[in-house]
Amino acid sequence: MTVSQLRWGFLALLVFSSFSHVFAQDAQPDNRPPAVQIIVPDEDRFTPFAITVRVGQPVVWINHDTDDHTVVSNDAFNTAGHRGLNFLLKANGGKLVLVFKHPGMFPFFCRFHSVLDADHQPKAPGPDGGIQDSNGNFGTPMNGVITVLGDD
Ligand SMILES: [Cu+2]
Repeated sequence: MTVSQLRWGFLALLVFSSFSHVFAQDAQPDNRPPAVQIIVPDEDRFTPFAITVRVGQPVVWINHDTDDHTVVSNDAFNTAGHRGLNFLLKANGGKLVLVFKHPGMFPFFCRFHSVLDADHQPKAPGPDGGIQDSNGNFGTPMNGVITVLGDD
């Protein structure tokens, strides 16, 4: 190996190590756990229906449907914060990010495809707001729930 080859090898090593340093920073900007996604597929539901996150862990809703949907907190049972949430998730990529600051339960629903009954529980909206399937039914209420665990 010539001196010139050694120099090039050393340079390549320098370049590689500085890039790997950048990649390592990108992979873990801090110790925050990765975001958890709730997707609206091409139909009136949230999936997964139920998720569990930790305090400080971002939750991201993404609407992949061609219709608008909403994320509305069910405050009769909401113990995790973000009370009074009423967010429009626009069709074709609408997005919402929430971070919960304390433990609790966060039940939510879409007000276009779910209504609350007298006991504040989601039910399908029926002929006035629901989408009828081929069997004549108005489907299940569009809703979900997040469990937020404490830090330890
Ligand atoms: Cu909806």
